[in-house]
Formats: sequence, structure tokens, C-alpha cells
Amino acid sequence: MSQESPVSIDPAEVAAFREAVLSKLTYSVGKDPEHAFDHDWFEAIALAARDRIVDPWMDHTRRIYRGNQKRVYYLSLEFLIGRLLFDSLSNLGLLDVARQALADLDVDLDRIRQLEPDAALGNGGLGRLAACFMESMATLGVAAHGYGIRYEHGLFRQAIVDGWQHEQTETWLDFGNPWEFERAEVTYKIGFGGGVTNLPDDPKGERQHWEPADVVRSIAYDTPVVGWRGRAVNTLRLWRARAESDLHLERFNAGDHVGAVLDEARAESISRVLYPADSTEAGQQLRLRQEYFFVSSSLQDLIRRFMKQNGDLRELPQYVSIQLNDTHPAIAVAELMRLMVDVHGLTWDEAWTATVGTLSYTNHTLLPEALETWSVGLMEHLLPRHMQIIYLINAYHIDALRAKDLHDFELLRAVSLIQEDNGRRVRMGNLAFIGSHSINGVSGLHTDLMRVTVFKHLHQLYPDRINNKTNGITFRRWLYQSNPRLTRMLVDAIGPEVLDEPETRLLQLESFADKPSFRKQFVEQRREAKVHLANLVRERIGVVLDPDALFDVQVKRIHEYKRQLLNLLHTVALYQAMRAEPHIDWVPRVKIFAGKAAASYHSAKLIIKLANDIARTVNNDPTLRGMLKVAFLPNYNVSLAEAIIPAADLSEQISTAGYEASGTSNMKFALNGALTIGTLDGANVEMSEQIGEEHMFIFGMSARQVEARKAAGEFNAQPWLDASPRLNEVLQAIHRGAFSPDDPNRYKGLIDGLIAHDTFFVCADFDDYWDAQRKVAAYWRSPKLWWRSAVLNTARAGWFSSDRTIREYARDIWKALD
Ligand code: 26Q
Repeated sequence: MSQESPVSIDPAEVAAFREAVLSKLTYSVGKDPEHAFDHDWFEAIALAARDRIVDPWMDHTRRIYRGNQKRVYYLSLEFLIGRLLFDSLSNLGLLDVARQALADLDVDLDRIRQLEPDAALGNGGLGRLAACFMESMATLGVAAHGYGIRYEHGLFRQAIVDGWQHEQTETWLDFGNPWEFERAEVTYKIGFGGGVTNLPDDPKGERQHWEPADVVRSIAYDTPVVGWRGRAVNTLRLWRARAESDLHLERFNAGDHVGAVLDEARAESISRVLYPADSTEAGQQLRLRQEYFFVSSSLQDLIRRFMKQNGDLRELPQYVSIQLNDTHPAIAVAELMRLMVDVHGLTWDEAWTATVGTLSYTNHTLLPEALETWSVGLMEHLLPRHMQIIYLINAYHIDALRAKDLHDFELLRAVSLIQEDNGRRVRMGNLAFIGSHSINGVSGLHTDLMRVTVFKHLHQLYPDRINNKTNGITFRRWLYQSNPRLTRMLVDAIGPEVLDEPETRLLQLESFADKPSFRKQFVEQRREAKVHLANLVRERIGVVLDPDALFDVQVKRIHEYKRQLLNLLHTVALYQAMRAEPHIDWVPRVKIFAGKAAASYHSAKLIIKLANDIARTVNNDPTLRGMLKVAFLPNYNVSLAEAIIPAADLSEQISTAGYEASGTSNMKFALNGALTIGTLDGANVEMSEQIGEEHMFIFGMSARQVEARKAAGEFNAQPWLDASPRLNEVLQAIHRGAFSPDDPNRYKGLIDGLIAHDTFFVCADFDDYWDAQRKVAAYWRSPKLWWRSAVLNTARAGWFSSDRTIREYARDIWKALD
């Protein structure tokens, strides 16, 4: 997406950057400009940009060291980063310089940009949040380090073949990664299995010696993370697994060549692939290996850094905060204890105080199937010393309750680290809770629900620990980089200060909502984004869209609780209504869907097929004359989101109330001026407070109503069908195979199941959703009202900046930043 340069650019800077790129192309890529491929140019530009990052990076690192500033470590199994070229150039203020420099060389930067593969080291919201947080922490000058795994294969590529999802291996590293620095010297030994022996001088048995059976090596790869205006540069350190070379060589020399290679493959499989599920039932051994591998590497690394500068681990909480992104790194509680007690010789009590003082934990889901537990058997086998430590933590924890005269069996059972029913399992959520001084949810409603559901009993014991930190998004990526036209308008209207202080300054846009000329411009920039998206849709799936239609968008992981099915039922209802009365003046609408389903999640995959079946039927029906189009865009990822979000008129945030912890795309859409149709779930609640319910389309049961229905076991949808001829007709059509003539039975199970047990209240909310969608259409007919609301959505989205979220974490949890 090109953009005229807003300010005059310094020709000397342009020349310098041009020379830097040419030099990289020649001496690092080894290509002559005459014969360079686009990919060679990409690499040269990235390397030239990276050079500009290194000095501020080292300055920042030195400053933190000298100031002995409190460090924050963000431990996450996922970082859903996307592309980095524009992120770096834009935050360094070099975007226009680079564009001009490349134009001088006859190279189109905006074309080259498309060649960078997405770093898709995450599944969805949680991973993208980690990436937004990294950028905000750099912007605010928090001395932060991200720690994770350098997966060789990120999230699978989704191909749609005959309407069905197929998973293909993602290979983001095929052409190398110009942003990272391999640190071959930063390496740790990670043990697995083996046995534990008592130390003779320790009668209480708190200190033990662990002799692992297997050892794997971790190697660090560092990627600099540039904050806005290059103010600070932090590090994202990702670990790669390698076989311990000595062992490997010994076996090889002994003649066991195959065994040696198998060992190597087994060790290196730890960082091979991201688990492609955003929730899961069965804990796999490899997953636990991944979790321990990256946690142990990270803790050893940060302790080494701490010891070099401070030396007394009892003081760790004063200088270090460790944030656990969900329970995925929760084994950190036991590993930190092990390192402090067994390796560094602290007493159990000293170590426990330091551990709880240092760790904090963010919960991202209440879904029971996503709450991690590990079988005691597997833990004993893979991490015998950690299992002992967990037992000991549990014993002291239960003792402390008894000492407070709490003997209620139900309570003790609920707060135990060990789940005793259906096989003994370690509850990672409880472990993370007990081992942390702060436990936060990610929206007000989600945090309230945490207090009364998953952590009800632990909350009663530790009423001060649970707190809320409503999610946010980085405006640099989700506005400045992805929507330069709108950004330009904001700068022209409010002044360039809006880029530095959007949280307060965006509000000044409110008065522009009443200016017809500004609204007109707003419509124009949206139309350009829609034309751009329509081109992309035509190129990718051959569906032709009318950019003047209402673009109605739902893009996110496919999950039953997110209710893509509800949106599809509305699509069919609209289709049937249009066919029944083709001469009514319908609002032309485009339904856009995108999202991946976990490979083993069959109902989600069937919903993708249904979307594609409906799309084929609707798009080929001549009676509609293009009034309705449906597009399922394959392979949703960060880059696709950047193209879709600026082009959306209507944002679908329609999860069953009580199920979506926060949502973050909801904020991205609102920031870009889309109106939301949604339930009062997750951060939609805060959005309605900030933006005003009158500028959104809120519908459906509240979380309380959902809870009441669940408690009463009212899942049968027949009453709703009886009350709604429209819903009845929609379900019948799908059931009888109207959208699947090639296999009329395809959706019988889905529809019968929905009626018998409507787990996510799709049918219950249908009529209300339909009515809300009628309001949407009527509102669209009043452009003045619609676009006024659109401008107000942008104006009032400032609070959803991840800078605000990070400031709250820094103030309340980390005690960093003064
Ligand atoms: C667990 C065990 C084994 C394999 C995979 C997993 C796993 C992986 C990813 C479980 C959950 C996730 C991801 C969860 C997630 O993305 N949650 C979302 O987090 C967002 C950021 O807070 C919220 O906005 C969303 O509401 C929430 O669904």
C-alpha cells in the first residue's frame, strides 16, 4: 500500500540508506543489483534496517545494566509476530526514506514488503497479545525480555481444497531470517528423566540432587524489538533445541550410527513445531518437553544475568519480574524453586518467598478443556525432581490452610495442586496461582468470572491476588502501518502529536465526527481499503466484490464458542429473504470469513466447509444480482488481518457471553472505524463503555443469562425453533442439503446436534441477532449516522492501546517504570 510522504524527506538520508542497501546487497547477499531477485532486495533492505537498530539496542542494554533497572521477563510459548520490515522501518522513522531510496533504484518497497514470510509462532489472540506487548514495552522503555521457542515450523498454512481445510507445513525459515542473531555461546543444558538422590547434609530433604537421564542443549536466537521512534530496543530471545553433541558423538563413534541420529532427531524435535491448537484436551509428552525446555533455558539465563550483577537470589523480586503467559510456562514455579534450592543453596522458605515475589500469571481462558493438567506419571517420568517439589509445595500449602483452621474437605480438594479424580494429575493453573503474587484476567468480565469459577476457592484464600488488566493492541502496527491513509487523515486533522499520544489525542477527533467534509474523507479512505481488499479477494479466490457493499467481517480462529455458525445462519436467512423478495431494495452486503481450525477439531472444520458451501451457492445465484456475496479467505494470518481490518464496515464479535476472555481483533476493528455487532462478552463490555452502546449493535443473552440457562440444563433448541419460523427454515435448508447437493447428508449431524444440545446458544440468540442485523442495515441507510459513529469509534478507541495495558502491568504487578 503506497502513501505519499507526509513531510519532506532529507535527500542525504535517502542517499545514505540507498548506499547501505546496495552495500548489503553486494557484500552480504552477494548479488549484483542488475541480477538481484526481489528476495535479494528484501534481504538487503532488512539487513540495512537491522544495522540501524543495533546501536540503539546496545545503548539501551547498557543503560539498563548501568541503572540496574528492574527487568521484566515475558515468558510465552507463543509470539505471533507477523512481518517485521515495516514494523522496524516505521518505528525507526525510516519508512519514507526507505521508500524513496528504493524508488531511486527502481525497486518498489511496497511490493518487496509482500515477500517477507509471517513469523507465525503463535495460534491466535494469546500469541498476538505477546507480540503487541513486546512492542509496547519497547515503546515505554520497560527493560523487557521476551522468552519463547524458535519453532522451525510455525502455525500450519491453511489450504482450502473443495471447501475443506487442509493443513500444510509452514516453512518461514527457508530463506533464512534476517532479523535474528544466533548466539551460539548462549547455551544451557536441559535435563529430562533420571533419578533424584538425597543429600546427606539435609535432614528435611528439601535439597536434592537430580541426575537426568537425557540432556538437551538450548541455543539462543535474539531478535531486537524496536519501540516507537526507536526510543528503546528490547530483545526477544527464542530457544532452539540441539542434541548434546558429546553424547551424540560417543554413540556415533561406538558404531551406533542410527541410534545417534535418532537421538539427535528426538532432541531437536523439541523446537520443531508449534502446537497448532488454541485449546486442547490431551496433554502430549512433547508439549511438556517444550514447556520445560524453554522455561528452564529462560530461568537459567535470567539467573545468570542476575548473579553477574547482584548476586543474592533472595533479592530477586526487587530486580526481576517474570510474567507467565497463561499456564504454558507454569512449570517455572517448580523450576525456579529447584534452581534456588538445589543449585544455589537457598533454604526452602527463602526460595519460596523469592519465587512468589518474582512470578505473576495471566489467565486467558476459562474453557475447561484448555486448562492444562499433566498426569503425575508423566511428570514423575520426565521431571522427577519437579514432581517432588510440587508435592512439597502442595504439602506446605495444605498445612498452611489447616493451620488457619480450614479443614473443609471440599475446599482442600479444590485448591490442591493434584487432581485426584480420573487419574492423578497436576493442575498447572493452581500451581501458577500458588506460585505467583499476582494473577490477572484480560478483561473486566473475564476477571470477575475467574473469581467465581476456576479460581473460586483459591480466590477466597488469597483475595488480593486476582486483578484485571484489560488487553490492548499496538496502534503502531494496527493503525499506522496497516492503515496509512486513515493515519494520514488523523495527522492532518489533529496534528502529528496524535502519533505519540493517541490515548488522549484521538479524542479530539470527536468534533470531526460532525463535519461533513471529514466524514466524506473517512468514507473515501475506507473505500480505497475496500477496493484493495476486493482485488486481493479476486486474486486469491476469484470472487468479485462490490466495494460499495457493506463489508461484514468475522476473522478469528474457528471455534464453536466464537459462533461463526450463528453468522452463517444469518447469512442463509438473508439469502432466503432476498430470494423470496428479490425486488426489495436490500442493502448490498459482503460476508467475509477467515480463520483456521485446529487440525483435530472436526466440528470447526465442518463449519469451514459449510461457509464454503454457502459461499458457492450464494455467489452463483443469479437472482441475487450481487446483493449478497460470501467469501472465505484461506490462511488467515497477521498480514491478511492487516489488509482486512481497514476495509471492514462491520465487525462481528458474537461469542456466547462468558466465553471470550477478551478478544483483541474487536479493538483493532473499532480503532479503524468499523462498527461492532456483538455480545456483551470479553472486552466488548469495555468497548461499549468507552465508545458508547449507541455506536455499536449489542445483542444476545448476557453472561448471567447464559449461566442461568446452563445451570438449568436448558440446552434443547426446539422451543426456539418453534418460536422462529425464520430459524426453522434456515436449519431445514441446511439439513436437507440445499447447500450440499453433492452430499445431502453432510450437515444432518451438525443440525440435529445443534437442536438436541445447543451448547453455545446459537439458536437461543438467533432472533435477537437477526434483529440487530436489521438495525445494522437500516443504520447503513443513514450515511450521516453511520459514518459519524464510525469516526467516534476511532476517536474513542484510544484506551485500547497496549501502552495503557502495559503501563498498568508495570505499575500494579511489576513495579517497574518508577
Ligand atoms: C494448551 C495446551 C496444549 C496445546 C495448546 C494449548 C493452548 C495453546 C494456545 C491453549 C490455549 C491457547 C491460546 C489461547 C488464546 O489465544 N486465548 C485468547 O487470548 C486472547 C489474549 O488474551 C484473548 O483476547 C482471547 O479472548 C482468548 O481466547
